[in-house]
Amino acid sequence: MRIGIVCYPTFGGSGVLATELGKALADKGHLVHFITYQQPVRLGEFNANIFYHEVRVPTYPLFDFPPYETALASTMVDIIVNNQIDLLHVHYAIPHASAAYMAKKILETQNRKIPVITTLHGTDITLVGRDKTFAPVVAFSINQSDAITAVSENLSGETNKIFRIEKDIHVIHNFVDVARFSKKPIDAFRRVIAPNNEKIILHASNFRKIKRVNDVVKIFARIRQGAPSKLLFIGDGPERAEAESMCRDLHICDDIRFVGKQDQIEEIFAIGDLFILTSEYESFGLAALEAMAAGIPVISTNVGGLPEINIQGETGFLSNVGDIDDMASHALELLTNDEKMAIFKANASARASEFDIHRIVPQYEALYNQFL
Ligand code: GMT
Repeated sequence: MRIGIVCYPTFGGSGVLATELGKALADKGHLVHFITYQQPVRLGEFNANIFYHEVRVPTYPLFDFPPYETALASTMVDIIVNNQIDLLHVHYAIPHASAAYMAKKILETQNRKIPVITTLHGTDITLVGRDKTFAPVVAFSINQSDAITAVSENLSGETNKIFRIEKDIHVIHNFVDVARFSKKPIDAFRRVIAPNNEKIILHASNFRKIKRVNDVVKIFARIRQGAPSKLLFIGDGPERAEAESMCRDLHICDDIRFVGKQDQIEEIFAIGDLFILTSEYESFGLAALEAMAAGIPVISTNVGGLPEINIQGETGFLSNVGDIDDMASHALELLTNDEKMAIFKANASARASEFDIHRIVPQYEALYNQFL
């Protein structure tokens, strides 16, 4: 199959998922064409079945806002025609679904049919998409897609609540390459981070408001009173400065490191003991699943799709948004009880296997086949 994948190329979950999907499809022999404004961060090494097409938006003095969507639709048309693309799979509705609709309509005038599959990832519906600046276009272009998928039951439900969706939404959960994340820890690396064998707590996100990273700092401040530990913040974003300033105010900077955006996240997860995700909403929580694949129990909020992956009292614990005390006491319950921790680690790995790449990617292939 020749598949066009349109996504954000950045560290965000939707771009990561789309890139990992493209790589997995290419490994299975499909020809995958990524169409985006920058090489996706997780694309990595050369693969003969993967092609990357950059969308360029020419500058012009009139353009206060460079028309990316128009450039994207035009690039889609060009790539589809010149590479005999069978199907277009767009990730994150804005503006990918509406650009795909435009490309589809242009191609119809050339007697060429291109099925469009739109995968909804979360904030494209629940936060940005529902804003009235975008809502009519988002609803229309989703409905015009030949198939719609959502990354969790929760997101499917939310989409149907927010918009009048005329088609079934296929739930295809996010996935993880369990083999990649089941890495042995590098002892020397662990010693650098935790020289006195402290526990290592992790958080990974894009540091947007919705992630409530200050809650992670507050929880950690309580954890370190009950268990010697270090906190690693992975990623970067608008709330990082605020979190750093809170570490300073609480005088706990020596135990916290901000390691920034990381390509080889599996190396860091390999040395982790506990993962904390304090989000106000999370359609799925791919970072939590990746942590679980590395055998790390998860302390998370109980919102969105998180209860679909993190099982209360088995793979971790779930608390109400903002309930710092509850999250800290659950964290300490694990960090101070090695036997319990070992059981939770095993459970987390086993649970992650249910979302292994080899189980989920065939679901996308089956969907594609319906349109070919
Ligand atoms: O918020 C993020 O982490 C980025 C965002 C994105 O679209 O890149 O993530 C969304 O999609 C991920 C992949 O499907 C999901 O795992 C995240 O839960 C979702 N984020 C939110 O719903 C806030």
